[in-house]
Amino acid sequence: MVVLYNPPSSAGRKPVLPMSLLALGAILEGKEHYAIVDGNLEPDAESAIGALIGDRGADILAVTVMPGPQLADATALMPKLKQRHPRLTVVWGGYFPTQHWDVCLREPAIDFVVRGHGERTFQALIDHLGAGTDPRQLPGLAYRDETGQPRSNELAPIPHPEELPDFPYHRVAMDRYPRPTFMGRRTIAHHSSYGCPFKCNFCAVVNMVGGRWLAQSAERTARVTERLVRDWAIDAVEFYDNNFFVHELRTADFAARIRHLRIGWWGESRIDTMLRYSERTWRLMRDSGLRMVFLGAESGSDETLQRMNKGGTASVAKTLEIAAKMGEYGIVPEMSFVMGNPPEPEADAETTMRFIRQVKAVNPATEVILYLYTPVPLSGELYEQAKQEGFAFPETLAGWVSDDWQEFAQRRSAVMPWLKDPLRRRIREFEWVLNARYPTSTDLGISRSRRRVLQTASAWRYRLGVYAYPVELRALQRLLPYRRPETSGF
Ligand code: B12
Repeated sequence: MVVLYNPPSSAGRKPVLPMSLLALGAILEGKEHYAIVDGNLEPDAESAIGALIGDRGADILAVTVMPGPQLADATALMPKLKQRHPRLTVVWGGYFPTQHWDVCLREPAIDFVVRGHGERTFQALIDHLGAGTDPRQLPGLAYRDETGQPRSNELAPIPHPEELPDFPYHRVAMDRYPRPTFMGRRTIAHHSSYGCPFKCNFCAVVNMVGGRWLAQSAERTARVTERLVRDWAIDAVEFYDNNFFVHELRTADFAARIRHLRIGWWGESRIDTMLRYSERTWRLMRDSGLRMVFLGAESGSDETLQRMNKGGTASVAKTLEIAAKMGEYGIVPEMSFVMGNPPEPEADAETTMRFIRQVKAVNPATEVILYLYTPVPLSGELYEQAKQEGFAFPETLAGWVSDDWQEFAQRRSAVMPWLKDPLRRRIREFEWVLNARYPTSTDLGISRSRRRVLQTASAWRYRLGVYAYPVELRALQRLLPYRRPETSGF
């Protein structure tokens, strides 16, 4: 029997459907006995997993791991479970193990790592373990060789989502996941494609898919959406695809097919891609309930966009253009920016802060999410520059779960050689003033009066560009706390 474990990841908010594990469950359905344990819902995951091993004879524990809190939980739990159940086979997968498989396999409690989109590799691994044969030839598998050294095979071909079965929703407590958001009373997550055709060199997705993009058809995606609405009274959907809007025809077809459902929806896209869309597609998206789109705007400098290998026809002019366009259609642009990029992080940050003011002038409803440049192990100008400045990833899990590297994983790090104070403080101060001047529209908890208090208190600072020591705004935001999308999702 297989236990699929989702370590806790959603501190302080309602959890997101564990789609990584639903995708694995979908291919095990009808073939293997398995159970999904979501650490976000299970108060004592250690005992719950222990019971499945002890009482139900589970012999494989498969864990999905993102960098950050999930990694910390999983790193602490594995040795404890392995000590109690030495015959248990532990398999890790997901974004962190895919990129840092060697670090994971230096931990004796972890037996295998499945890298990339691992449905096929995982099924084949289970077959080998069941038959007692050697799985170490499998594409996408990382393992320890005879000398105990971590080794990895090439990534396996990405399974096409259109050929994969639907998520087995009956395997999770579906009614524990719908949550209220600015889009609806019962919002749920879905994922309808793998990858992204672009290779921005700060993005971990490139390490997962290498610029490939494979999607379920508009018909299939609409059918699943309709089922969520019908069976769980869902009134809003977050499509967490890394890039939902790659093909205009698919987007337009999907929008036309779900219009009658009267739901709100959100997804992630590229600016240059959507700017090529026809007015008809924009009307279809608006009329189908598209409320907000997450856009990687990244920077206020075309030079930095190039250094990021943003590719396509990305430009700061286009970022302003889409802010205006989305204003016309009443669809909120949610723009993320990556601040403090080497080699001149100060100048880079100032340029982007000035640019964000321009964006807000064009469309004040624009949601702004600030990240600090956080290297991923991906060759490119930024990572090479970072290494020259003395940056290196931890070599052990113990290193990765330290406070500094937990901050790093959540893109708010103080350990990066090129991002020291006063620059780091300056970016944070700008963020305090910006978030008070323009409180997010995604937090339902902010009343009109609280919003006005924050805006009034910050108006002079924002107008004059005085961000230093915003002690009064920090006090106010502590007094009137609200959730920020970049830390807890909306
Ligand atoms: C939903 C989501 C969340 C949810 C939590 C989801 C959960 N598991 O509970 C929330 C919003 C809480 C969240 C938080 C964070 N997230 Co997040 N998240 C995502 C998102 C958007 C979707 C994940 C998903 O379900 N995908 C759909 C499934 C089907 O795909 P998948 O996860 O890749 O799974 C496949 C493979 O990876 C593999 N696989 C995955 N797990 C396993 C396990 C085994 C055993 C096997 C065999 C295979 C396998 O097979 C699966 C099927 O093909 C991804 C980006 C993306 N679109 O995937 C970012 C993403 C994973 N998150 C990311 C980050 C950085 C974070 C945060 C650190 C952000 C922050 N600033 O705090 C926090 C960390 C929270 C934590 N560690 O606890 C980054 C990771 C980047 C990196 N360097 O590795 C991503 C890639 C976003 C990005 N584009 O940068 N996240």
